[in-house]
Amino acid sequence: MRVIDSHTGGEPTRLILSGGPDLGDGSLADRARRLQEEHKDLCASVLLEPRGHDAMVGALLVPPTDPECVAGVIYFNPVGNLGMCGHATIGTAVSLAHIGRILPGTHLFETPVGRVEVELHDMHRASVVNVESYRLHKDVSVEVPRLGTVTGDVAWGGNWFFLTADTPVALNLENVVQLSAAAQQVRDALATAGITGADGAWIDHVEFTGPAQSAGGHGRNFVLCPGGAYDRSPCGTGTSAKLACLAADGLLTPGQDWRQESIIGSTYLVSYWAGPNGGVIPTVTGEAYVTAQSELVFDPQDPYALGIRG
Ligand code: PYC
Repeated sequence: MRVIDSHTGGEPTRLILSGGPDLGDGSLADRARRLQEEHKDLCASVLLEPRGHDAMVGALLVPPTDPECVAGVIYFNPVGNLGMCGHATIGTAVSLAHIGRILPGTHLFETPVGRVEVELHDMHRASVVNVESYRLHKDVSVEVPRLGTVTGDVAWGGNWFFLTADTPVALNLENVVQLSAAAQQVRDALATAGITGADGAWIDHVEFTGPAQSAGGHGRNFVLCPGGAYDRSPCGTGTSAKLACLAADGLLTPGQDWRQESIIGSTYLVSYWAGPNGGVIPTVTGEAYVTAQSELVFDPQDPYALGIRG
């Protein structure tokens, strides 16, 4: 399996160029479902130790159904599929440019949740025009053991998020263990209380939000990802969900810039335009760097060929 590794604002992406499973044809959503149902071990074996680590996100290149798209991409984390992934889209574009498959300019990628446009500005910097994002519920309260009542918004940014301004400790890197534990408790409490995204979808990301810590920043976040790792980047889909909430509250106007900081201090510059269905169309700009080009080996005699799982 040939892969290129990159990071976007510190968050790693492993792009599978070849050697991935044959998912047949059909829509990207169908093929993503097949990846999840028929190739369950792939996510963990590609991303987890000993080949990777739990913060890694995978991006599987597949032929697009839409002839206008330069590629189809299915995103996954160690425990399953992601709908869209902002950092991995920037990482994929920069990785494809690194091997000469695309040039700076505008490219369309097909994802399981819709088409996204990528403007590759140079060999590192790209802007992603994400799928339409929206807030589903405002000020939802949930009782969380040891934390008490936590209130937040449920929003879609290509994945489902619960965004809250209640943060148990300051949004600093030295607090990631407490932040991760608290976010897991919030996520579990949401599931127990039956609070979901549209159509009963699991809210698999929890985003604590707070004030920026750098000059020129507008907000900082901590994002818990489905497998339990935290996003090192400001989370493209999470920031899209945040934009949808800011727009719905009248706190950010179309075209106005918002600089989002991650828990490690990396940043995205984002803005939005009104979407056709009442939500927002976010543009997320960030930088990615290639860290490795390699071939993954899966030796059938290796007791940990399928990854070390908890
Ligand atoms: O950038 O959208 C994102 C993302 C989702 C999970 C990890 N990163």
